[in-house]
Amino acid sequence: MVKPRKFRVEFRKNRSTRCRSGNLTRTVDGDLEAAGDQATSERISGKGDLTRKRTVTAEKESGDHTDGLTAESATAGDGRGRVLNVHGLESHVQADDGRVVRCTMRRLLRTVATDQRHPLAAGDWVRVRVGGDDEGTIQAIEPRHTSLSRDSRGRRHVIVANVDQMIIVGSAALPAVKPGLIDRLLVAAEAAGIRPVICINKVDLVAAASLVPLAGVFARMGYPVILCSTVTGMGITRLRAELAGRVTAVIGQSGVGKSSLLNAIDPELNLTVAEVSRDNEKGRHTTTTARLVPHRLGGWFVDTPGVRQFQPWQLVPAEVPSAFRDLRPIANLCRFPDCTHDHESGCAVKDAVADGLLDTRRWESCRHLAAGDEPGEDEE
Ligand SMILES: Nc1nc2c(ncn2[C@@H]2O[C@H](COP(=O)(O)OP(=O)(O)OP(=O)(O)O)[C@@H](O)[C@H]2O)c(=O)[nH]1
Ligand SMILES: [Mg+2]
Ligand SMILES: [Zn+2]
Repeated sequence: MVKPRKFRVEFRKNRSTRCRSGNLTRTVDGDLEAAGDQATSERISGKGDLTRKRTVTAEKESGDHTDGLTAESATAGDGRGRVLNVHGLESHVQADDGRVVRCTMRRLLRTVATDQRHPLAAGDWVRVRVGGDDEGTIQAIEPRHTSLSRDSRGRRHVIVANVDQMIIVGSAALPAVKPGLIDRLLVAAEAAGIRPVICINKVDLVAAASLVPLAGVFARMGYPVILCSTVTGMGITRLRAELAGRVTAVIGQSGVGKSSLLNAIDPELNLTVAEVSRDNEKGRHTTTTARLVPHRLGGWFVDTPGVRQFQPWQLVPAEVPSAFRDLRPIANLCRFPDCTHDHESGCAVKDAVADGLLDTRRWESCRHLAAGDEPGEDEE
């Protein structure tokens, strides 16, 4: 572990005295994320900045200071715990002794300036001071070994922290599979060092053969691809094997059956599921917050709310091709080292597409992501 060192941290700007008569932040009472978004639009005087710093000790040398803040007042009496879910300013933490404690965060953690939409995420390991009535205060957040993050209007939204793998769920029909969304989630998994498993659910609704081309593209890259159905039970045994002993996030569009799959694996979980809307064939966003649940195979699931579209956090355009496993080795053969695989001559990637060696859709996905394009029709 890195030796703790001291550094100065900045606080969120909304900690200064209100210098406008407007009452923006109060309209979002209690919702930390919304309050954070509002605060960026408030102007403050330069002088006040001097007082908005504080020295703290942390295990991390650089980067985001809340990612690993062991504030000076975390004492030996504080226990370790794991964040199960986060609701605005409140969270549920499972303490070392198994007790689930309702927690608030100590003020320092709430107010340190950060690029994160919320300093805490489901899956975080924390130091917690437990009071009476199973209530406590989070004193410090341990450094994350992985985090799955998306861009949320210019801020980092950590969907889940410290997972070993993620199951990217799509459905064969109702709603139709969105390969572009799977590509984006794969890029985020590669960037975060989280093992992805691709799962196409609701196979009972289509002829399985129709899924072979899509499944083949991902399988050829070496990703595990599981075709499954909670109706027929297909693929569930294989999913169980992938889950044993690991911390697994389950992520995908609303209505694809993420919660249903988890219930099929462990019926005791009894997670809420809801029918897909008949009008637009979209899910109803039944699961609303990421939630860690222990399962009987000796690991944890993280059921997450459906994603409509997904923009990976801080994607460097030149690094996008390296997150595409199929494109990566071919890109090394391009004539220009900074080839964007778009208009250049001597582009090995374009040649591979023309020769049928690389999937056209994957190539397009890569170019869209590198160009910073918003998710297209296919991914909404
Ligand atoms: N035909 C069929 N329907 C399924 C299957 N799995 C789930 N469903 C149905 O799909 C609908 C949505 O399932 P959920 O588990 O709520 O979906 P979810 O992905 O958790 O959705 P959100 O929580 O909104 O993100 C429910 O009506 C399920 O019964 C399947 O394998 N086949
Ligand atoms: Mg759900
Ligand atoms: Zn190229």
